[in-house]
Amino acid sequence: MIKEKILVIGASGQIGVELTLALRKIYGNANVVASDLREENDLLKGSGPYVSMDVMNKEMLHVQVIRQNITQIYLLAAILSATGEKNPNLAWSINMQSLLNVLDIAKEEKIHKVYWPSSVAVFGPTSPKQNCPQQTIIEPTTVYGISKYAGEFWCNYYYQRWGLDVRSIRYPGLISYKSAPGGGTTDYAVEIFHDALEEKRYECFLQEDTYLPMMYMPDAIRATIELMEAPEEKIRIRTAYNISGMSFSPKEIASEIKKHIPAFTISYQPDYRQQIADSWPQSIDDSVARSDWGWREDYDLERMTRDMFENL
Ligand code: NAD
Ligand code: AKB
Repeated sequence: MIKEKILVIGASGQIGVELTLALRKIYGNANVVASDLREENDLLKGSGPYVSMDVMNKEMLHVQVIRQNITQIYLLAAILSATGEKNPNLAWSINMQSLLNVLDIAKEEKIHKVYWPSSVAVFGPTSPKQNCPQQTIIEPTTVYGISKYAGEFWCNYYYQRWGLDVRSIRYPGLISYKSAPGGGTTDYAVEIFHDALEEKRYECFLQEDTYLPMMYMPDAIRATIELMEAPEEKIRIRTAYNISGMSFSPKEIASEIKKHIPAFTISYQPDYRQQIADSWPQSIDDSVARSDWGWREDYDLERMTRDMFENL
């Protein structure tokens, strides 16, 4: 059996912190190297190795992969949808070049598995709004969505051409309590919990009836690990898998929060992120992930809300 040594790039982000901690539980602290542009991370401190590194610096990345005897790479560094619309060139450059750097080095160094997340942001206004299928019309209108869609095809290309085992999931908006989200359109669904606790009110940047696909972080972490641990022959999709957790609108999550904080109120002040949200599907069909590698979510809106308040 190969002794795995994992490099997580973007480990200080919303997903990175929790994924690093989960991988350390499975593979051992010393065998999961966290890395990020940020100098350090309080939540990861003391739990294993941490390297401050820019993934855009290919030489430095290559050196780390060789020096640390890396066998698997999880690439989580990216610019998300809302930040991406403010600086499209930067988003395109970071999202694409980070992936190409990792894929190239992985191919050269015989890394045997790479994980890179895509997003429901690959879908655009012409995709079906309800139960958006795995394969459908995909015409993204944000730079983030374009970069994710192009990235999916690069992953597929490296698999088809060089047999590199790259796996990917189109995450919905992720809700978590450990690490703050980093500039996405779905971030409101995290902010709302903090403001509810601190101020008993929240001003939402999306309209009350904006339904979006969402998922609680424990489900997303489990999905990632289950996908990566699935036998190779079960992975039929080499672009990225749709997965689904729940769908709700700001009005619905607000009324769920009210069950825990009766004085809570919400108001709506839509901004440029409304247009991004309107371009995405409201719900996702994940039947292919279910049948290929047995995906199933654990959390709905009610259970997630309870758990968020228990932990915050
Ligand atoms: P995040 O913004 O919270 O974290 C990204 C991390 O990458 C940050 O810690 C940042 O410092 C780091 N980073 C940025 N540029 C870097 C560079 N040049 N070199 C090294 N590190 C760099 O993002 P996240 O929410 O954790 O998302 C992780 C991945 O999952 C991204 O690819 C994102 O597109 C995808 N995704 C996230 C969500 C979500 O709701 N969080 C949904 C769909 C897809
Ligand atoms: C974002 O809103 O940009 C992310 C995503 C759905 O990819 N949360």
